[in-house]
Amino acid sequence: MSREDLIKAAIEAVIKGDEEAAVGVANKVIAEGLNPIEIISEGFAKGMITVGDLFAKEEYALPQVLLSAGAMQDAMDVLDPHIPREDVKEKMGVVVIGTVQGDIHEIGKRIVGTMLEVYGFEVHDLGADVPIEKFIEKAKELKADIVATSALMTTTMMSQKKLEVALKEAGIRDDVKTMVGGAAVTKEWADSIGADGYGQDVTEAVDAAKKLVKPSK
Ligand code: B12
Repeated sequence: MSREDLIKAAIEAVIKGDEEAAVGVANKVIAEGLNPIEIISEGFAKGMITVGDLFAKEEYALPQVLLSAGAMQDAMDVLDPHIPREDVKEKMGVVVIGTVQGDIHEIGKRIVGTMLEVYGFEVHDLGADVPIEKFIEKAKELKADIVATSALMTTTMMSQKKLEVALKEAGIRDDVKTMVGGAAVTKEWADSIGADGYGQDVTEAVDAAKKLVKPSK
């Protein structure tokens, strides 16, 4: 199967919510020695975006979205160990990342966390539905450079604002940088709550993180 065919198959597997096909594509990607990151961003993630559009148009119901998300996550599980992490001598920084409380969307956050690792960050992924206190506790414990939060719903993005306040109250706001993202989040929102960084997608997320730890680069 050519690279283009595999990308098409990845998109299709996620749209159909076909876990077996998604894992099959992921295994072929490894067997063919292709770059897993490219297939995730050009294939699986693209499929998920289409699923989002279909859901918004009410052509897909929630159970179909769930199947698609499952297919995407299964493919990620296969690909993840094969993603080359840079053997960097100097670590870029420590990142604590998670999806905010009340929000169980974790695919985008996982992709961002993985890519930050690829670029030399030490990433601690707290998962989804993470209470503010947990972010603070981990940031303190790990002396994190960045606390990154994902919010996909207008109802949950408020937690990102609360985190800003909570970090101040905990006396560590000056010690960490904050970065926000997720489908519901905009640059305007990030600025309005005083977050240090924002990324609309994984590429912007990595760029923002790099700038936060090494402002001159
Ligand atoms: C998959 C999905 C689900 C899956 C989640 C599975 C999982 N394990 O993650 C399931 C089926 C469980 C689900 C449930 C629900 N969902 Co839903 N879901 C989606 C969907 C279709 C796709 C999300 C996704 O994975 N996208 C693919 C990834 C790659 O993109 P991404 O997450 O945006 O991440 C990228 C960027 O945002 C950015 N990024 C992400 N995180 C971060 C963090 C940082 C720090 C940075 C810098 C960048 C960054 O980089 C990522 C990679 O490029 C979206 C539609 C959409 N348009 O987003 C709806 C959507 C988010 N869901 C929605 C809703 C309403 C729900 C439910 C409430 C539905 C219900 N009635 O029960 C529940 C919520 C449950 C809860 N409490 O959280 C709404 C939210 C509406 C709103 N604005 O508030 C959306 C927008 C659908 C819609 N159009 O109505 N959902």
